[in-house]
Amino acid sequence: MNLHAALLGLVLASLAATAAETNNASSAPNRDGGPRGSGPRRGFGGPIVLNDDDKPAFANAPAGFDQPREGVAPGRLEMVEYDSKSVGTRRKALVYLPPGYSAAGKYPVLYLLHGIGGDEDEWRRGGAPQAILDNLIADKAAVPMIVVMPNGRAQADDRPGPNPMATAAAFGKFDQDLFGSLIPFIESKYPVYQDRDHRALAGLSMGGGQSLNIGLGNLDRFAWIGGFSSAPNTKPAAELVPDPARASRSLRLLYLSCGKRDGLIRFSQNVHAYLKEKHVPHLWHVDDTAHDFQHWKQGLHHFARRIFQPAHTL
Ligand code: FER
Repeated sequence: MNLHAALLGLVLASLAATAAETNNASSAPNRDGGPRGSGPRRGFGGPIVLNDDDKPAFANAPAGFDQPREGVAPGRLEMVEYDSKSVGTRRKALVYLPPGYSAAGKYPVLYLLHGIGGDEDEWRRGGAPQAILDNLIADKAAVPMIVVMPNGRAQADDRPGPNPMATAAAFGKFDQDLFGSLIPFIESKYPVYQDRDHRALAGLSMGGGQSLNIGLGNLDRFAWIGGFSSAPNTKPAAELVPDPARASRSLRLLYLSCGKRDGLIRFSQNVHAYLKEKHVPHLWHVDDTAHDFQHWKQGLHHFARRIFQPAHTL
C-alpha cells in the first residue's frame, strides 16, 4: 500500500471517528489504535458540501497525458543536492529538465511541492511529472520549463517517518529554505530567468497549502500560483490575500482545484469563496476525484499548460 492509500485510510478513520464522536461524546472506541481527538489528524476528511459553482472549469486531460508517448522527445530528471542555511543540512531536490535542454538556453521555473507523506521523490513516484511535461511540451501546449521538486519538510530529518502528521510544523518553515537556499542554488546552477513572471509555485495537499501561503505572501516573487486539494495548513483566506486589489493586479494565474470526493475540499472552497467575493481573478476547478494522484496529475497538466503564457491562453 502506498502512503497516500494509507493516508486515505486515515481520512476514513477520521470520518468514522467524527461520526462516533457525534454519537457518543466521550468514550467512542479508538478503532485505528492511533491518537484521536486532538492533533492534526482531526479534520483530515470531513463533511463534503458542494456548492453550485464547484464544477470543472475545463475538460480532463486527454487519455494518455500521463504516459510516455512514442515519438515525443524526452526531458530528463536529475536529483540535485544543495546546502540549506535555514535547516543546516544538505537537502535534495528532483529537477526536470525539458527536452532539448541547453545551458545556453534560458528557462522559467516551476517549484512543485509534495504532500504530508511525501518527499522530493513523491511526484516522480506517483505523479508522472516527466511524461506530463514531455507530452505538453511536444504538443506546444506548455513552454519548455524547468520543474524543481524539493522536499518541503524543512527539518534536519526530512523523511516522513511513521507518523507524517507529526512533521506538519516543518512544512511551515520551508519558506526560509526556499528563499534563502533553494532558489539561489537553482538560479546559480541552471540558466533560468530570475523574475516573478518566470517563477511559478504549486503543490498538492500540504504542498498546495504551502504554495498558497508562500506564493500569495510573496507576490513580488511569484506571478503564477497553484494549489491542488490544499490541506488544512492553508492560511485563512483573508490572511492569504489581505490586499485583493494588489493580488488582482499582480497575479498572472491563481489556480485552485480539488476533487469533489476529497474530504479536505472545504479548505479550497473557503479560499475560492473569498476570492470570488473580493473579485480576485482565479481558476476554480472541481473534478470527480478524491484526495489522490488522479487529481494531482490533472492539476499538474492543467497548471503547467497555463503558466508562462500570454493571458489569452488561460
Ligand atoms: C490534516 C489533514 C491532512 C493536516 C494535513 C493533511 C496538517 C495533509 C494531507 C496531505 O498532504 O495529503 O489535518 O494537518
